[in-house]
Amino acid sequence: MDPKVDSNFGTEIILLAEQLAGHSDDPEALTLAYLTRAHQTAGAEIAGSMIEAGMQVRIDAVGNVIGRYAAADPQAPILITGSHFDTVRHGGRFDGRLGILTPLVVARHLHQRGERLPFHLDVVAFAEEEGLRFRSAFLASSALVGQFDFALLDHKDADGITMREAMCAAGLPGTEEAIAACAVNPRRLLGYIEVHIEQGPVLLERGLPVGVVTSIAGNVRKRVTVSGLASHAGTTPMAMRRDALAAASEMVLAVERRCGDPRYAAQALVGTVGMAAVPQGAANVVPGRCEFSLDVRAADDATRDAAVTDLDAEFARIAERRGVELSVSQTMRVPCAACSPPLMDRLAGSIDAAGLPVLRLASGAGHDAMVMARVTDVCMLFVRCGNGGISHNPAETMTAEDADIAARVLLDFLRRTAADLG
Ligand code: HGY
Ligand code: MN
Ligand code: MN
Repeated sequence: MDPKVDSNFGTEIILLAEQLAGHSDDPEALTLAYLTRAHQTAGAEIAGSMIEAGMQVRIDAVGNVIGRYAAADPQAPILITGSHFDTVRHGGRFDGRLGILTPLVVARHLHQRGERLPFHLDVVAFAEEEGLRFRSAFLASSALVGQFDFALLDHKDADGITMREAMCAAGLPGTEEAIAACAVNPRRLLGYIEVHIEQGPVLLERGLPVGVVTSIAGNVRKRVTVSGLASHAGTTPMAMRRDALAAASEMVLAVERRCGDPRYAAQALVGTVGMAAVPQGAANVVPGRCEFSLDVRAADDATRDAAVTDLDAEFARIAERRGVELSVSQTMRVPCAACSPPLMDRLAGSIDAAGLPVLRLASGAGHDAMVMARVTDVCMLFVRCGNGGISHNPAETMTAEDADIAARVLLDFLRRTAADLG
């Protein structure tokens, strides 16, 4: 451990996270959707902190705030780090933000010491990852890798505002040309490292402040519609019903059973029905229609896809037996992303140098890193999540001590990267 390292990294990170959480669409709890007024002021605050940390700052055409701690040579290669600053509805203050604020305080420390790196360190505050406003996740990182889906520009939010209109209202060009220009040149990249709160209980249970992510679970999402027959709740005999909600309920339990099978626990298979609705439902009507979402993830695509195939078949059997119709459409498919073994080893070296055991663990949550992995080598540092590991909840928390360790590990990682460049 470098004795000259500022020991206040952790306190600074917690303070900055609290300040940033002051920008919210909802006064009740932290909610920051893409390009709202609060989102724009949050971006401006991040930009101000980056300038103060000695970085050159620009905002790209999708609203990413990019701070560069520049190398002396303008042609130097680039190491990207960062994460997102948008949130889910009533989210936590560290999800995403930790991955912006940690490199920010580390860059400030390097700046104050006058310590230059032989590569540009680009800290990207990704404007959108959660998909809250336009139901399309990873907007910001997909622009950075040159894979933004331009059809999304015409998608509307709940108030009927298109993404293009939202961009223009926020002072962004809102053109395909400008968004295409967000793309990085992969040939200049050394890789991507993301610091993120674990959002689960593994590190907490093991008593460890940080861990190295091995892979990021891919996601299959589906929208399922079950159609039965709406009929009178008082007069339709139980044996004659075609109850869409009862059928859907069996399907939800089938998800729980298949994905909860202990044989797949090692592959981190999980399945969730997070939304369910009975449109036009009433207390005195047998449900004629039920719509629900399905989200299945695992540490490898084969395990996840096998579960999805089994669930498709099981849903069909349930529908057949109950005399209801089934319509299933896939709304998202993101492949698993593997972290780069050399970058993982370098990160493990930094954790080891901090006197800590190295735990390698898979990520069940999605991260900007999985999109960046399409163009460059990636790795991730997970940081212990308090409160039993709860996240996507205002109760999400972490300690200043753990944030401090994360910053020191990142600083060491940057120096090792510099040393490896020779
Ligand atoms: O859904 C996810 O895994 C992420 O938090 N966006
Ligand atoms: Mn999240
Ligand atoms: Mn996140």
